[in-house]
Amino acid sequence: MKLLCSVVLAVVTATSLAEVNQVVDYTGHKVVSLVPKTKTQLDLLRSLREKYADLDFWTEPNAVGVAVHVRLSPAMQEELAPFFEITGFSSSSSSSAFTVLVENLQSVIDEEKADNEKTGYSAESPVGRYARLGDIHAWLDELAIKYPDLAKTFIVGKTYEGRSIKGIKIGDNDNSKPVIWIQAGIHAREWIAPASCVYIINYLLSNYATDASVKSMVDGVAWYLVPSANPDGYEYSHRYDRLWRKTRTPNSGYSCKGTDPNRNWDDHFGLTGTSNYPCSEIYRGPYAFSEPNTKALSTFIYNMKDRIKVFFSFHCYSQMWLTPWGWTDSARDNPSDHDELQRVAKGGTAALNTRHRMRYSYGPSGQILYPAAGAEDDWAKGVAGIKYAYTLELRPGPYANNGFVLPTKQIIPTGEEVYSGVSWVVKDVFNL
Ligand code: 0X9
Ligand code: ZN
Repeated sequence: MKLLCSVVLAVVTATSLAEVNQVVDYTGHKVVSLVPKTKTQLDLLRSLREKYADLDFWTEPNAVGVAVHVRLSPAMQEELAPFFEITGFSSSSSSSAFTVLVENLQSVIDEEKADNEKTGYSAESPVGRYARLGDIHAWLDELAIKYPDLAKTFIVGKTYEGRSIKGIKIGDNDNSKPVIWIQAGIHAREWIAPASCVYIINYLLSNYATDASVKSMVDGVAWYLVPSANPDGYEYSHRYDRLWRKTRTPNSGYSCKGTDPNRNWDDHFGLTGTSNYPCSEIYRGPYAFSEPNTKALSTFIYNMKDRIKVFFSFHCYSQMWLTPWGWTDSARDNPSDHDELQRVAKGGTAALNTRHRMRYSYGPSGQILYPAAGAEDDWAKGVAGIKYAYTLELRPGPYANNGFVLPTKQIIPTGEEVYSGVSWVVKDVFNL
């Protein structure tokens, strides 16, 4: 009996200690669009955000008339039905204040998976598909071998779970050349971001020999590109939870894991648009740079800050070209070179638009999106002193139904238009 008890105890302990990740099933989850028609309704949505800190807002309550997309689990649909009824967001109230964008999220995710596999899941190159981290990193290594005079991989550091944060430098060996830094995928579920970074890497290397414009940009500037700035989260989003946003660091005293790595940078840390609740999607972490990935990225960038003139971070969605600052919504706080940042953002969005006619809005993120402090772009400009620091919110647009789950056929067109925008900036800023 005693032996049996010890065996049972040992098994129970081993099971509770082991990491048991389960695939998250989104059957019955809906994505709804809520359009606040009045200031009161806007405030009501904001209070909803406060009250249910772990509710998954795909877009934030920003302004009257601007749709807010929220994912509702079956339990939340039931719980919030009276709230929607009372506050005028009910589907039965004849207004367009409440619309169901996705009836059953799991079927959208299943379709994406099937499409992605058709796209060439086992093909050698990650270009044009939502590739796994290992495939992207292996491809970067292959490129460095294939283009020894043009490309070298580098390791920014390690993540909490021990993965490498890998990047590729494209340019010659002259270490005095100015730098453009591009990082993508700091939010795990925003798969089009790494895919677009992969597109740019491929475009530069495969066209260098034949395209004079590419040659001048690679000869004149050192490109540092990091396709996945949150490898733990990215892998988790592929393996277990398609909608995972954060890192995978444990939070002591809570079963929910992860910190929002775009609230964890040491610039106005902890202010507006962040949460101190570990289960929130916008949890800022216990202190600035608590996350190994943000710590490593910021250290790497800081060490070469004097060379970096342009910083891009790729996210999705809403089709926006965001300029600093994001920590404040007041135009009075605009950086002193605001006009120049807007001029370049305007040129970039116009160039992007010429490719596939997609409209991207541009402006200070705290003013045109929502204030969110402790983000990478504000740190890049405010602390590292990088003049042109931009966040791009890629496809789909703000009214799209499937949000982060962008059909695979849009991967290449998105890469093409982002390349148009980014290359316009490079030519303009570096006088090429
Ligand atoms: O909220 C964010 O971190 C970004 N939007 S997302 O939907 N991809 O999560 C926007 C960040 C903009 N920059 C700053 N707020 N500084
Ligand atoms: Zn994001």
